[in-house]
Amino acid sequence: MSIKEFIDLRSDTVTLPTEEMLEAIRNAELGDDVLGEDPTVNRLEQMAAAKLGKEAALLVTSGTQANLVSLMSNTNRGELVILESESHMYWYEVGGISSIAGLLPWPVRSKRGALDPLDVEAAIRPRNIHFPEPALVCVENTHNRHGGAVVTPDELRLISEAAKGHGLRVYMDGARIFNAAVALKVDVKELAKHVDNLMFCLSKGLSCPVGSVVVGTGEFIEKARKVRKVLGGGMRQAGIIAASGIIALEKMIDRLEEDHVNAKRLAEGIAKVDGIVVDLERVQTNMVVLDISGLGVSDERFLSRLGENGVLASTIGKNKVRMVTHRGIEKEHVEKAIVAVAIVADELRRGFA
Ligand code: TLP
Repeated sequence: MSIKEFIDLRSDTVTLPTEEMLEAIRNAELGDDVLGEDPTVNRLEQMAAAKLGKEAALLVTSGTQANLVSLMSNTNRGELVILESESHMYWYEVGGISSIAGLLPWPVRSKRGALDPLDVEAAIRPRNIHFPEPALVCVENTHNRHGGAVVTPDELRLISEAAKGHGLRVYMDGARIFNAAVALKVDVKELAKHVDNLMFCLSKGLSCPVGSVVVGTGEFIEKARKVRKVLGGGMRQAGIIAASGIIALEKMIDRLEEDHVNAKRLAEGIAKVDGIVVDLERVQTNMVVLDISGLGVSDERFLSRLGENGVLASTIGKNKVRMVTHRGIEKEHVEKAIVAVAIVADELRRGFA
């Protein structure tokens, strides 16, 4: 079976560029972006800054690079960074926060992805000879390991007030910030205005092949541009990446709603399967988390049987399977995926598979 024949729910990162993006890439006006001369990159960066309500923006290669560049541009080595204990920066970025940025990550637990401002305050240590300087609070929106949970403008405001009260900056890993804005039916600026700077990814639900964008004040972005260079992220004719990003910002945001509707459908269908639990209230955007403890098998076993039935998903921890909807996953795929999950669960429960 070729990968194209599977119903691929592993991530929205698997989306392929649209025909219009490929056309835009083909026709993009290009220049050397390290010299600031790629008109397509410049246009994307201006559009992104305007859309998020910030002064300036910077195109980078990936979400991971965006987070690292932003960490390094917001802090000095040896400082302390408060982040959510399930956050992508803490879990999935190979520890770059310590090994490259030289920072001390201070994880704080949350119930549903949004840090409790009181916990943020409690984590901010007094300035004292024994302690690293606290510098930054990070939030993630939508929150990946909390199943695509949205952090609301009010929650962001309170977190930000707690941080600012102690002179700390606030940064948002907004890899899927447009999913949050669409789910909450708010202008994305309402989310961005509570943080000093943030990033969003072009290469997830927005369907671009490559790229993320860091957004913030002009001064911050100037620093970030230099940090990107030191990390080897200075790109030359990067307009071929930016061209698809422009299409994404113009045309791909509103359709995220379809992914959310499909995630709900998927969740409701799977919730009826014996042995699997889905917390429907937690399905707010394009992710569904399945608790498969009732099946009595490992995630690997479940995922491999599911794969044999034509559906790909991923594990995010023991007995926890993640499914992500995205462009290319239609209602009919959702229905087929529900049937596949039901068949596999039934076989596994009865010990046949
Ligand atoms: N997340 C990926 C995997 O790395 C887990 C996924 O499939 O969801 N922030 C958040 C919140 C993310 O979810 C991701 C990617 C990143 C940053 C990193 O982006 P990339 O993969 O472009 O480096």
